[in-house]
Amino acid sequence: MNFGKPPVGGPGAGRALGALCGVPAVAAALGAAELTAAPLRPQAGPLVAVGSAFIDLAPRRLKDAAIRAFGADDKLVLLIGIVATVLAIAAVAGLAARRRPRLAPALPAALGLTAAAAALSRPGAAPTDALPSLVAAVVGALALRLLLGSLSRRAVRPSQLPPVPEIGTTAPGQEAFAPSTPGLLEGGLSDRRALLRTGTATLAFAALTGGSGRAITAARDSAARGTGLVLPRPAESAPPLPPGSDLRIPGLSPFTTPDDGFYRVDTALVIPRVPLRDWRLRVHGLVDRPVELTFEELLRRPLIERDITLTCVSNEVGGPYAGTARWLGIDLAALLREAGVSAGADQIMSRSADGWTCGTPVETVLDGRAALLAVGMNGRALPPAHGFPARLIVPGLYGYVSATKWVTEIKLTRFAGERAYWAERGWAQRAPVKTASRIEVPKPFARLRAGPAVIAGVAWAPHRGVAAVEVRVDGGPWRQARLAPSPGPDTWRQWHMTWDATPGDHRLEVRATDTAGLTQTADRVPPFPSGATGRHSVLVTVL
Ligand SMILES: Nc1nc2c(c(=O)[nH]1)N[C@H]1C(S)=C(S)[C@@H](COP(=O)(O)O)O[C@H]1N2
Ligand SMILES: [Mo]
Repeated sequence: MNFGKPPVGGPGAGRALGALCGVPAVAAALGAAELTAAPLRPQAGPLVAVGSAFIDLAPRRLKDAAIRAFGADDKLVLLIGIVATVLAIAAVAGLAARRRPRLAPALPAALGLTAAAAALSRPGAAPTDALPSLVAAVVGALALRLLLGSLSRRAVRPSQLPPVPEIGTTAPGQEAFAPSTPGLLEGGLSDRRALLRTGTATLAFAALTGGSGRAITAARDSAARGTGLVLPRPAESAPPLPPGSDLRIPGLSPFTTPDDGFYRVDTALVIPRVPLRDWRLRVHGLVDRPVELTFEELLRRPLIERDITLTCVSNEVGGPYAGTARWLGIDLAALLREAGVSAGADQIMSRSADGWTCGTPVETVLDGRAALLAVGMNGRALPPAHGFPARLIVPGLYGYVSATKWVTEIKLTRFAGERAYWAERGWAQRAPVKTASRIEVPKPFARLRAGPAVIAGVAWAPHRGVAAVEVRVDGGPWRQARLAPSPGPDTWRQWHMTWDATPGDHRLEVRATDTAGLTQTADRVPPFPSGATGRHSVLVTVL
């Protein structure tokens, strides 16, 4: 039965089939791990554990590049990268095991142990967090042996073969390397059929376990989110936005950023979920009277509402990592005074449910600004991605030194004694937000018609406030833009002006001045280590 082509299932094909075995084996391992992790902690799964460890260990430059290149999708890209790497290793494992069956369990075991170590190394990890990865190692090894066993016995010595098994009735391992179709040993076709059968069964196992794991996690999530949670009315509402603070110019950011348009920056690969009834905030360290609050107790305190602009230190000049929301929360300064901050404490070290830490200057929080332990955003409970059930918000400081999401702990310490997550990685310990402005209308490389054209954007200098915005064209004289009003110094301000556009290519450039009289510098510095400086400009063509 030779039609001129080499017989299907020659040595090369055999190897390829071996490599193919790795894929369903990995799927089965990950599925079983997902199901094991679901009732424990979804973060304990091998993919998330390895991904989170990778994020924490990754050099800053790589992290910066990832945030720049992928923005909010950086985590998705990382997970895809890990899955692709594991699949590649699985293919190699399949190949190697085809030739040396004793090797079959070695690679899954090595992968599983690595993931278990990653899971155990996570902040606040419980010993049981290693379980999903160990289950993955065992299931991966068994599945690989089963799949390889479904192929012909060419790769094994006949003397090693156990009796022909029925899948599902033999003890685990016994079926390995047994030919499933002994009459057709030489046929590559039978190899492929057998692999297809066993592979399909393995993938079905993966889908079933993975799917149920996901379902359990989703059910626990909606319970944790306190679905339908209604927050009390503020004791002190935010002052109404002054008329005209939102210019409603097409293409201009709205004054209040909608939740789903609000930038997200954090190190969490999966959003930490704390069941509301288990949530506690502990205020301790260098204090006279440690305080512990349940969520219910928190909500019984007077709630304050404020419009505050939050920005990320990683924001490049003209970048998107800034947003303004109406935050609702308790007065953070009052909470600290209640605990009684010791004279020696200068740092508020806050910690999230997933172990991220943040160092905030005590004196900033106590200087009278509206620092909040926030539970609400834009009229509702915090969205999970933005810190449910509670986060910190301190006007005027970059998020990494002030805005701990999923906060569970506030410890009064000294800057000299303890470094928070990003400070440990070289970022500044103290980081007030630098004055910034951005042109949003027209868009870069827009083509405009000659005549009057609108130039508009936003500028921020929290907690100092924006006093002026100027624009110039092609390096000409600076002209004052018209500033929209704002509810206070803690938010950005929209601005606009009309430009008589003349045909040709033009460069529009903006700079803001804060109420202290300081104007943005033209010197470009990158975000590391304390925030970017430089002026935003856009190039346009007028026809
Ligand atoms: N738990 C936790 N909180 C965090 C972070 C984080 O990585 N983990 N990142 C901080 C940073 S760098 C910023 S800029 C803000 C962003 O808040 P947002 O995602 O709600 O916009 O959250 C801060 N709070
Ligand atoms: Mo940030």
